[in-house]
Amino acid sequence: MTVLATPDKTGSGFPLGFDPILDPSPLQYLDEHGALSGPLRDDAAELAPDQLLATWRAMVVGRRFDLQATTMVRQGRLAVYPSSYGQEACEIGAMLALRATDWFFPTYRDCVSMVTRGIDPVEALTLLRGDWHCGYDPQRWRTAPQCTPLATQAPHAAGLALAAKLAGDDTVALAFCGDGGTSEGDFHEALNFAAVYQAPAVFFVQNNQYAISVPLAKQTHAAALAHKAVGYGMAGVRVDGNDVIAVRRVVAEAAERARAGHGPTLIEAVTYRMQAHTNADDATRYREDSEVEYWRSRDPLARLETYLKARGLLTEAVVAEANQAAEALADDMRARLGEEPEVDHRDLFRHVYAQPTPQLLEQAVALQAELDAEAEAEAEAGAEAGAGAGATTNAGAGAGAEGDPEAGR
Ligand SMILES: Cc1ncc(C[n+]2csc(CCOP(=O)(O)OP(=O)(O)O)c2C)c(N)n1
Ligand SMILES: [Mg+2]
Repeated sequence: MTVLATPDKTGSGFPLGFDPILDPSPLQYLDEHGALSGPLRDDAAELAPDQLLATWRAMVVGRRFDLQATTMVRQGRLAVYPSSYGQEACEIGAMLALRATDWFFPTYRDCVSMVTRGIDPVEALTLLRGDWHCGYDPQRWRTAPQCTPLATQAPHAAGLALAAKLAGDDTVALAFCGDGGTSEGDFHEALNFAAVYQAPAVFFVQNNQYAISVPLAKQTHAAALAHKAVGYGMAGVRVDGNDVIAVRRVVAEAAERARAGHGPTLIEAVTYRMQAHTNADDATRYREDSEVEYWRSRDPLARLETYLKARGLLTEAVVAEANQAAEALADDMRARLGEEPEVDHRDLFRHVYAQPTPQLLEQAVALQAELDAEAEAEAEAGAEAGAGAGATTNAGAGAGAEGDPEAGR
């Protein structure tokens, strides 16, 4: 079969180039044993110790956040939690490659990324707590509300990127997406649009091998999701999604390409969803433990740790400080997510339209009437039970018949 390479029409001279995208072997700095590997090994000089340690620390904190959220969903403090345990190299590496002025378009699985951007952990979990608002200020954090409808964030990112280009600022929009999301029309429309208009967008696919129970083989017949870039005429690259250094590097380069006017990039990060899809899913029904074990041996955090230890960077003090920060974050999540949220039913109707529609106002009145009627019925039931407390003749009046003056309160 003839293999076509994407021509470097721009002659941009970026070091990775992203040209040989039909070679499906992912770019790597660190192999699964934490040793420098692959074509990037000679760039080791770029890996400044403070950057490496900051990346590792963010991964330690991110993983602790994920574990705590998983625990809190079991305690009923969150409605649902899609874990990104094992996907930290993507969640964190990509964020650390962005500028604070760039925009991020996350999915439901990307709370760890949001926390890495600086969003308060409790605010980051607002949606998954069952609220109808996203919980944080998207403008402040340059992070769009998390999208649950698959791939809908991709056209949002393409649109924002084009707007930034037209406005002449150097903002880049980065959209995350799952492997399953790449089968959605929105994904294709977004990539096509971004390529046609050379919008400064980066589409980052976390190929974690599953869309709930649907394995990648049922999602695509392509050798690599990154190959789809060819069809849109954009740069494409496949990266080891469990190698945080490679992810960070690839996203940084894609962002710089976008900023320099060279258009969008499709990144496929090859990783694995270690946990079930959410707490509502039983992954043992559709995959073997041996497969999970294989990926456990490619854990992104352990891999970086091996490398950092070999370089003598992971001192006891560094480890203690990171663990302390991670535990403090978990304590804070326990305390604040443990509090009952104050819910105001009128919030249902707020922020829907600047000028509420007549239908919305009607529904608000109807809901209020229903709640008033419920409250009235409860009050009446309470009064009756209270009256029953004094009655000695009606033995069937429940607790009141026992002569308990508190009955019905
Ligand atoms: C448009 C749309 N169709 C179906 C769903 C139901 N759904 C929720 S998550 C999911 C799987 C998504 O898999 P993937 O894109 O690989 O992301 P992952 O969950 O693995 O991060 C599906 C089908 C949805 N949320 N939106
Ligand atoms: Mg997936």
